[in-house]
Amino acid sequence: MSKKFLYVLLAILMLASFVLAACSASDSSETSCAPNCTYEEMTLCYPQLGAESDWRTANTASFKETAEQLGANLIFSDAQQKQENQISAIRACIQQEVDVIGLPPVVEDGWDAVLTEAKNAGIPVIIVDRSVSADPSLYAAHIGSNMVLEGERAADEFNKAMPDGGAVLELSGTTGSGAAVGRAEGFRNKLNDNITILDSQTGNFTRAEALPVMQAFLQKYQPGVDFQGIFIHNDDMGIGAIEALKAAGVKPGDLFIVSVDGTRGGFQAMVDGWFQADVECNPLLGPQVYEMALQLMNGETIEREVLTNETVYYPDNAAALLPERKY
Ligand code: GYE
Repeated sequence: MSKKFLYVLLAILMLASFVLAACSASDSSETSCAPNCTYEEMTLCYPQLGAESDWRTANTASFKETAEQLGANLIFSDAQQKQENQISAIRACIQQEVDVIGLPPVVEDGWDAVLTEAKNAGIPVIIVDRSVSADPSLYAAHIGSNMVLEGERAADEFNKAMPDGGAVLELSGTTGSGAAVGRAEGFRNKLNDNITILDSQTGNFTRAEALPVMQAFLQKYQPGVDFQGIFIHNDDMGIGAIEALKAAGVKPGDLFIVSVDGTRGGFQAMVDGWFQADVECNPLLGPQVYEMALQLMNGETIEREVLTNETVYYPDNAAALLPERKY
């Protein structure tokens, strides 16, 4: 073998190894670890919808704690209950080439454009908590509660408590949100014909907004005469409503009140005699979402609709359960 030939061979080998190295470097984008990706390699984007309730606070904490425990990366933001803020946060995450997006949508409609952008960028989206109306081909899966069932469970309580019928008020959640739409629908599905919904107004899932709504109700309708019960879409609004009821001289137990979530505040309202039932809605979704995100990164097949297993809580054991409540 001539020296010249050896030099040429060496040059070719060097070039080849160079090209190979360059290829594998450009390959090390988000999914190059599949099918063996680990949590340490994951960046999950969670554009939280807001901080409107204790449920939401617990949901945020669940994502932050889970990321910490798993050693995964979390890009968190708070959209302050504004869809446009959630959309900008998603776009920023697409720019940053995150691995997976978890989206708790403030409302159901209006996600098609940004979900299409994520899909085109190859970033799977898990819809978390509330649902979207977008075509299911635009997202990977939904993990959350069955809001319709929650509304049905609330209706069951009124049906049991008011066998001879009556009238109830509804303090509903954020207009157009999957949680409010589902709960309202389930409630109407199951409520007996002899119970009428006298009025329904939104308190946007917050204490601050529920208070004046309840005050306005009390100006218009006489408790115990015009209505006997109230269905309230979450505990925070319930706590706001209680303030208004107290100020109007209503006593615990005068009205039949059913709320949703099962937060510590809701349990306290049962202990104090204000709520007669609290329909559970579990916010601790972090572990499930991270687990599914890893499966998506690794190209595994996932369940498209994962509904949380929930129950109804009652005053009889509320005091005993309250110290164990995680949120
Ligand atoms: O019930 C309420 C929160 O989407 C299930 O949002 C969630 C709801 C929850 O503000 O407290």
